[in-house]
Amino acid sequence: MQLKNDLLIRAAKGEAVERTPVWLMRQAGRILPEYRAVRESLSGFKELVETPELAAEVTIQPVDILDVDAAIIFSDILVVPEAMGCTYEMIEKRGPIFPNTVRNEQDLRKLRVADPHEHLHYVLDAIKITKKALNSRVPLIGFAGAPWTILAYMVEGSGSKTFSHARGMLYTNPKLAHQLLRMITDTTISYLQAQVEAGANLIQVFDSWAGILSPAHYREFALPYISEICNAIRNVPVTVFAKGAFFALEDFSKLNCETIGLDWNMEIDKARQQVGPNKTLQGNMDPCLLYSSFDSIQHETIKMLKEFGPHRHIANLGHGVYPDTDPEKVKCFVQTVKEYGTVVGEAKS
Ligand code: 1CP
Repeated sequence: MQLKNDLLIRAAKGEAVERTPVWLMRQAGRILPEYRAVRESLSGFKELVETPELAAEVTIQPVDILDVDAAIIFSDILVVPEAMGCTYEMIEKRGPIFPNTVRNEQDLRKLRVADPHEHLHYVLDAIKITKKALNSRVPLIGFAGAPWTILAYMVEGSGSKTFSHARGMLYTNPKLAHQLLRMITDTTISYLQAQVEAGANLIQVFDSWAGILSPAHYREFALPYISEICNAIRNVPVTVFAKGAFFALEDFSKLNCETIGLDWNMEIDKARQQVGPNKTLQGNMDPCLLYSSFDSIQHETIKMLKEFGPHRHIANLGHGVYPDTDPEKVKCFVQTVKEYGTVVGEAKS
């Protein structure tokens, strides 16, 4: 069915848009009291992720409440290691813990390349239910973690400032790292293809820990696998968001994807030069702007929109919205993007 609001898809493909589309990474989640109400009635985060009807409900909340131009399926990048046999627990206020890490060949042998229809059916069901309930109002974004970021969690066993075990493996056992990346990539490709078949209108690949690698390691252990994923997803636009990977922007210009996500460390004009004219840029406001006054949010958001220009831009933050952000401030960011585009559009016509 034709989307009623397809601004995101048109902007991703570089087609003309009346105004810049806007959504927020991590828009479905703890910033909304409506989300917390659903979450508190359950045993934990995983129950929410694994119950398709509820995952669909919290996916749609930000579309209703924040008026964003896209929904992103409520799930987590960590469902992929889980499907491969490396289970995680989500500890309240601390984040994920993997009781069994992957540190040697013996650990690797316990893993499998997952079949999304068998091991991740709950995500595919959530996508189908969300699509039905959205009734084509806005596009639905599907996602997965990039292979390096997923390896980082599987080897480290939790979040970390340094990911020293994961990064260490690239020096001490690069062969094992490549074998694990191969299995993650194969799982991710069939998982993302299944998300598209289930109805996802755009795919975003999150390389959240790109910025901790040296450029040489990024080119050896991250880029080739991202490139394979981009080549394999061909019916919908693909966004690659590699947090902190300013050193790889020129490499990204060669990827078979439509959009590159920028974080707030990246300068917009330099990023545009490095990525070239044929890709859309997404981002890149510092999430901390949303702690400031309404006036300041409007001012900085307009400044950002002017810097990106009206074409080939999807407005977003430079990383996920922080959980203690006031939803009213998020609404201010969204409305500023929407009104700015409309004013500019009217002035032109
Ligand atoms: O109790 C809770 O509600 C847990 C908080 C939470 C939420 C709401 C986690 C734990 N994950 C999520 C949902 C989630 N995760 C989404 C939902 C859709 C949306 O964006 O609205 C998405 C896209 C993710 C992706 C994700 N999970 C990433 C990539 C994006 C990023 O922020 O860099 C990463 C790195 C994760 C791992 C993860 N999941 C949760 C936490 C606390 C973490 C980070 C752990 C760490 O410190 O390393």
